[in-house]
Amino acid sequence: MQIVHDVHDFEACRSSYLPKIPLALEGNPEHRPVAPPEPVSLEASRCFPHLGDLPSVVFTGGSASSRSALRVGVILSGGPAPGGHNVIGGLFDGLQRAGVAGSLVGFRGGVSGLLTNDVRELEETVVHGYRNTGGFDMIGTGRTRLETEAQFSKALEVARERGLTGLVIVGGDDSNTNACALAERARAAGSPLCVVGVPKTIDGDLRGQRIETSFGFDTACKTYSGIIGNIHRDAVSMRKYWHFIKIMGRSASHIALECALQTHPTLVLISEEISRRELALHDLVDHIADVICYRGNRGENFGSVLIPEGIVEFVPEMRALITELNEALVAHAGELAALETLPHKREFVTGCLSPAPSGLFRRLPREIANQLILDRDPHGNVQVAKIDIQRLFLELVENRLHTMTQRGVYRGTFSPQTHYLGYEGRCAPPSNFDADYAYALGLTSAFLLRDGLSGMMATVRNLARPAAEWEAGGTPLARMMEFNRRHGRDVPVIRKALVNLEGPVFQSLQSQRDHWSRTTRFRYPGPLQYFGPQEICERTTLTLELESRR
Ligand code: FBP
Repeated sequence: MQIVHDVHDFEACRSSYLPKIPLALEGNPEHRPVAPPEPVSLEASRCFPHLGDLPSVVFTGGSASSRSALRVGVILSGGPAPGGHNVIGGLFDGLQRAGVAGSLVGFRGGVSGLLTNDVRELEETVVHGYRNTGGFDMIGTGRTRLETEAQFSKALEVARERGLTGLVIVGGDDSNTNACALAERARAAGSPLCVVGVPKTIDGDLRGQRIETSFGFDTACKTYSGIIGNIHRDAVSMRKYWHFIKIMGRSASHIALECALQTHPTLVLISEEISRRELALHDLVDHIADVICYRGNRGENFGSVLIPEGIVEFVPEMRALITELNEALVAHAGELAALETLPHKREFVTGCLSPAPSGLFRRLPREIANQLILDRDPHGNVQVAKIDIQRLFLELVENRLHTMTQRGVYRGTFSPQTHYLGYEGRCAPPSNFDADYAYALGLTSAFLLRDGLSGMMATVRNLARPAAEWEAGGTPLARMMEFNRRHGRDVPVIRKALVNLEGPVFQSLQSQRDHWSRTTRFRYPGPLQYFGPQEICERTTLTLELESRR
């Protein structure tokens, strides 16, 4: 079915925004290796013999010459992140500058579009219509991964049929791991295809030595912080509600941490801290209830609790339960499918669990137990976005407060509200930062392909500085790999970067959070601003600012 797009005045105005371009990416820049090259691990050079010894590169202004003919494909992979369309805009413009206009195609629906050879020709009119817009709807996205040998062969076959010399994969840790594997296979097969990865995810967990942040994180955090600020204003106006707010972020708590620093909630849970301190569910519930009690007994019956959605897999007893559930669901898939009702399925699964997980599973609210057994993504992972973890905490806290009231410890009133901040943030129109950063990543990808630098992640650094001073280049994906033992062999993976509890961002939270709990210190950032004063529109995240001061 055709989707009709009625353009809003905001979009019309925003489409003419011109992303700021780093000086290093002006003209047709030349690349130079970063010396000395970082050491490559033995496993990486074994696994990627054709890519392992590549150095990182940076671009410096100049007038490099183009390769004769470039035909490039682009894939958007995984969850949307604000700025995806600007990556394509930058890529398109970069190819034009390299003298290869009109040679870009987008594979529809993510990697599956590559496997089924389903493309959209990306001409100027198409690309222009999406500049500075959120979402991935220009070509769509998907969560299919390149996994089997047959899929890799098919991908190379489609690239050959289309005459592609370049492929840009815009994605998170998994997609970039696959980009590296495809680049290696292309080289090994003597294919002219160069593959470049671009760091995308609102979760902010794709970062490393040469990657300061992924695009999308800035916009998502600012969007959520604006909404949390509004909730705070309501809380302090009505003085009668406790708000339990779940925030997107599949695994790491970077988004919750950034939003906390922006908005000063009464409480924020950080998954990585919970895991490190091995806090049990009841420890967290007791802590929340104690703060509610402290404030309630002083007449302050309101507050906010930020809960990262990935928390379910970091609370040790929940993690143990999920691990056993995952195994049971695979081992007994047939028997479970034959059971018709949810209570029967729950009962059956409970019988497969060892004593502690089974006890916890029985104590969980029914809806949460149902969500834990039903919802798995195509790769067998729990879909944390679908688990109402905020309700779980609310119910457990409510029970605890009830007991405290009976014992005469708690004399306040508890009236809760729940919220989930997820999808409204990951497709917002990109902030100025993300519009600029994503565009620069697109330009960088074009120049990496122009220079035949395959197996690279496009990188743009010095991001806390003005855009003109950003450094652009590429870092070999193979150097970012760690090796995990799976099914008896070492498998390369780009590890998710979790919150560093010793780092300046978490430490900043630590130094302030007690004040936020005992006294009300809410901040109201207001909505993400696209037009207006520089100190509002050009400001990046506190995460980036604090980390860049190191
Ligand atoms: P990516 O890692 O692919 O960028 O996606 C992140 C994310 O937005 C998570 O924050 C969230 O848990 C998940 O996607 C939701 O996925 P789905 O689109 O399948 O609901």
